[in-house]
Amino acid sequence: MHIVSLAGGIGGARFLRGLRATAPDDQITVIGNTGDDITLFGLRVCPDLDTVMYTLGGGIDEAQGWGRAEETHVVKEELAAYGVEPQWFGLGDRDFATHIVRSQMLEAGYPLSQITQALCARWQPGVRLLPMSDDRCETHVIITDEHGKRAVHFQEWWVRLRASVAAESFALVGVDQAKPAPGVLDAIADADVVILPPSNPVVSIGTILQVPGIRDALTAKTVVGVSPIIGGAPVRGMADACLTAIGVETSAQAVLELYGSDLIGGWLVAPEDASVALDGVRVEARPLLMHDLDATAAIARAALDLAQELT
Ligand code: GDP
Ligand code: FO1
Ligand code: CA
Ligand code: CA
Repeated sequence: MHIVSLAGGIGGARFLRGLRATAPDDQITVIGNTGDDITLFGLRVCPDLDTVMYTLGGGIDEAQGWGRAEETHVVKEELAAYGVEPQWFGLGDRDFATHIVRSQMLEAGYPLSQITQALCARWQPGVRLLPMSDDRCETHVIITDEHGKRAVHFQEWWVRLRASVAAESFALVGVDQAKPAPGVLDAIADADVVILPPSNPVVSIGTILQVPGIRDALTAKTVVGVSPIIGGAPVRGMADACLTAIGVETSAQAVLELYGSDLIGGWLVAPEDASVALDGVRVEARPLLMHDLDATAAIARAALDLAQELT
């Protein structure tokens, strides 16, 4: 069987670990979010691709959920000693190597999809990891603060401001000209089932769905989603601040409606959200906390079983 999954960072990566465990003999293609990507100190950083790659490859800082295990921060301290900005983004020494390799290959003319494949040759994530697009396409956030109304990069809003300033809207800069990366539309066309993991519905999944051609390709398939919202709150992170910005309530019901019944055929919610319903969608209530690999594999298995019932 060929399973295609979209993915953001931590929520997507943890889910994929469970999916790989419950479907070890199936082919899994992951379409990763690159809207979080940022250029810092002349280096291209792809947080969500790296979170998936390190998590599945066994190199992630488990407690933090992003960045490398056993990380040190000598380069960051040395940059700060020069007074170089930004100092609010914590790139570790081991992680820096990934960004150096990526940036060197971009400079040499390789597309991000081939670079990601090259990086994965080391990490062996056990899935085929594709960026949503090879074209640069970054999420910016419109805010109003003491400097007036302005756009800041998503990472500045998320990491420096901790989403404390209300987002008025999101702008995915470059998306109109962006094309799905090579292999993305073919993978979707070839998929037996498509899974939307419990990733951020706005700035992870919502971003991937905005790449021209991807959403349309998905609506032709059996798509099962896992709610990232349980009992009216995100399990971790600040997805509520993102949903509020686009005028969507923070609930499993509202996220399902945001995705729409043209896209979603099956929707997994937590037991406390068992009343969620939408015409044309099969909703099932299951424990959705990914507290360990077994629990996560059970969620992924429930998603695959639901997809099976829909086909
Ligand atoms: P990010 O890019 O690192 O923010 O990660 P993702 O976009 O992939 O996932 C973030 C989302 O994962 C958040 O909205 C969380 O609510 C959700 N999430 C995290 N852990 C869990 C969990 O154990 N269960 C469920 N259902 N959702 C989770
Ligand atoms: N998140 C933070 O909250 N603070 C950081 O300093 C930070 C650094 C960082 C470096 C590399 C990387 O791959 C991820 C990093 N993240 C950091 C996580 C990341 O910025 C966000 O959680 C995601 O982009 C949001 O989806
Ligand atoms: Ca992300
Ligand atoms: Ca459909």
